[in-house]
Amino acid sequence: MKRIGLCVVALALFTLLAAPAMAGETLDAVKAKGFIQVGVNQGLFGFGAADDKGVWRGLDVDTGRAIAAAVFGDATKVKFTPLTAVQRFTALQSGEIDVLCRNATRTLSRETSLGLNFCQTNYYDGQGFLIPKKLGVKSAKELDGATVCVLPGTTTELNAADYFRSSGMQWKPVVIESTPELNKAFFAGRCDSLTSDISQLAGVRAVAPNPADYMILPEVISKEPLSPAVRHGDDQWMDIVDFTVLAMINAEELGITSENVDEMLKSKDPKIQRFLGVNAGNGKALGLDEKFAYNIVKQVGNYGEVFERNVGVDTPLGLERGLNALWTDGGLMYAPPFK
Ligand SMILES: N[C@@H](CCC(=O)N[C@@H](CS)C(=O)NCC(=O)O)C(=O)O
Repeated sequence: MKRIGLCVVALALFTLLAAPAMAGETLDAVKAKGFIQVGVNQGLFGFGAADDKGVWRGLDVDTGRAIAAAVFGDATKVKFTPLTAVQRFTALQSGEIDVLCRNATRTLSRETSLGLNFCQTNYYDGQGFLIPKKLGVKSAKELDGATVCVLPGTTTELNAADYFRSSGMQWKPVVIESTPELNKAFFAGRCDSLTSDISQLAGVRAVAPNPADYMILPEVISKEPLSPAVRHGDDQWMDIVDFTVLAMINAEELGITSENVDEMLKSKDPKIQRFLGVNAGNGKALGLDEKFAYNIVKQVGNYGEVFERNVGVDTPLGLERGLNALWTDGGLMYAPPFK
């Protein structure tokens, strides 16, 4: 009897001790303070920027809201920290923010040396060149000897150096740390070209004095999988951020939108029932409410809705889905089974 009693006590202790580790440090901290602190861009139209009423908007901003919808059932329980390219990873490492949603490219060195985990990519991008049409070139191969405006602390600088070296061309980088200053320098004619992620070039051109005077050259010189990032060491939090983005993609795959999600609760399709938490399991496994995916779609939308609202063809950025289309439409957006 004594031995059984000891076993029961040991088991209870083990469960008690194991519980906090399973719950996850970040989720506990976020629940205790009642909101999620999200690191975003300071002012990148379409991805992270405050509008003239001070409301944060963008694909990355909506990703942050979707995480809040998943965790709290309330997409408004989120605060945004605007960060420069140079500040962003330190802010995550130091715990100033809980998650970074700031057009950050997933790379090997960032995952390892910086101690970060990148989650599901929310925008597949690539680097390109913006030029004034009056420069008279049609291809990046004609940029030999060009002065190129470039932001430090990004993947951009190294990509450009690699591109010019491997193409046997010379270039003169003009490195400016502040994006507004960098753009100003380009529009003032200090550089022949501005190089950056193509989505960002589209944003810069959209707010140019005369957008029609500028063009993006056809070459895409790098791969820039822009992805939310979290700190190493908290797998549960990584899973939550990962499956939040994947839930938006999966909703689009299943034809579930913010408009029809209530109707979809009545679906007889077991995939939809499991996804929306009508059949339980997924929520508990993540440490979230069974309605986490429902809340994301209802309050923020599926991936296609979020894409079109922020960066799609009907926005000033005017971006096609391209690589960001669902895999069923020839793109790279693909969600694993939600079971
Ligand atoms: N995706 C690249 C570039 C990200 C990046 O920070 N780009 C600059 C423009 S080249 C930017 O977002 N600027 C806006 C700002 O700093 O406010 C990376 O992760 O290094």
